[in-house]
Amino acid sequence: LNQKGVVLWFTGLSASGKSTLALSVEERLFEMGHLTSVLDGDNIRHGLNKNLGFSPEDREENIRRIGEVSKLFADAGVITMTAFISPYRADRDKARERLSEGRFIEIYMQVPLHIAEQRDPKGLYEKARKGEIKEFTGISAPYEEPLKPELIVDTGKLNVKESTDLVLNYLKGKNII
Ligand code: GGZ
Repeated sequence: LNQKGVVLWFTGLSASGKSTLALSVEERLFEMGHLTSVLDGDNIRHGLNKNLGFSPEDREENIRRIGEVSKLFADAGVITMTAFISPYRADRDKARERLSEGRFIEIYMQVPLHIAEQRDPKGLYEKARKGEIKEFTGISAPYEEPLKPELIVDTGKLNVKESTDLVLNYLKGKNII
């Protein structure tokens, strides 16, 4: 088994910076010659999971499939990053349990709701407040914070470069890169 293959599981509210950080980490790893992949809404929710919505059941199935796909990638030796809200602790833990010790790295993108709501890059929070989007995470659907994530990124304090360094330093410390 190629131990280089790990899953960096980014979790956090909408507009917490998951995709931005995953893509930034990917860029740096690419420059270093590592094989990487980023799974996010753009390539998963519009493809493999396009039959799924945002009910609790659909989110669970979304995360289950992403867990399975990320395991396949990691087992093939790819440093795999997933950028999904993944609001339920139990669903994240199930994804973790599919991988051997140390190969599932949970990265919590910590951001106060009011900051995510101020950012609102797609105007979704505003729509959720008006009731135009139902079951929106943080507004009308739950987000369960990780209890023991491998890393916490304080996105209110760190910029993208600093957050990227934090992740890369973690991977170096664990001899993954
Ligand atoms: C949360 C929603 C919703 C609802 C659409 N709740 O900021 P975005 O747009 O690009 O990221 C959000 C994305 C969340 O999809 P995930 O697959 O990451 O969610 S989960 O892990 O919970 O399955 C947001 C958009 O989809 N979006 N409706 N109701 N986010």
